[in-house]
Amino acid sequence: MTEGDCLFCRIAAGDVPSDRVHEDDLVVAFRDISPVAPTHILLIPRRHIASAAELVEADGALIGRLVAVAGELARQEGIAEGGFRVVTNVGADAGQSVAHLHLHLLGGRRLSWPPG
Ligand code: DGP
Repeated sequence: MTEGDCLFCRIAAGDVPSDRVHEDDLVVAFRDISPVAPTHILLIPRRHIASAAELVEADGALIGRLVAVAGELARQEGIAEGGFRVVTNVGADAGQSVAHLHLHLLGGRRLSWPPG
C-alpha cells in the first residue's frame, strides 16, 4: 500500500472529502461515514502507518497527540462526562478495513462490553 492508494492518506491530504472536526501538523480527525454511535469520529496520523502493530517507541509523541485530541473532541462533543470509548482495530480478526492507523472515538450512547 502506497500513500497514493490509501484512502485515509487521501482524506488527510484533502483529496477525498470528509467532515473534518480537527486538524494539526500530526493529526486529522473526521466523522465516520457509517457511524455506529451518535458521536463516531476517526482520528488518523497524517503519516501513513498501517496499524497500531507498526508503532515504535519513537512514535510516542504522535500517539500522545492522537489520544489527547480524542479527549479534546470528546469534551467538544459533550460526551466526556457520560463516558466514551477510544479503540483501534488491528488486522482481520479485529475487523480492520482500512490499512491506515485510526482511532475510533465513540460515544453518545451506552456502549456494551465486551465488544463483539
Ligand atoms: P475499521 O473497520 O476499524 O478499519 O474502521 C474503518 C472505518 O472507516 C469504518 O468505520 C468506516 C470508515 N470509513 C471507510 N471509508 C470512509 C470514507 O471514505 N470516509 C469516512 N469518513 N469514513 C470512512
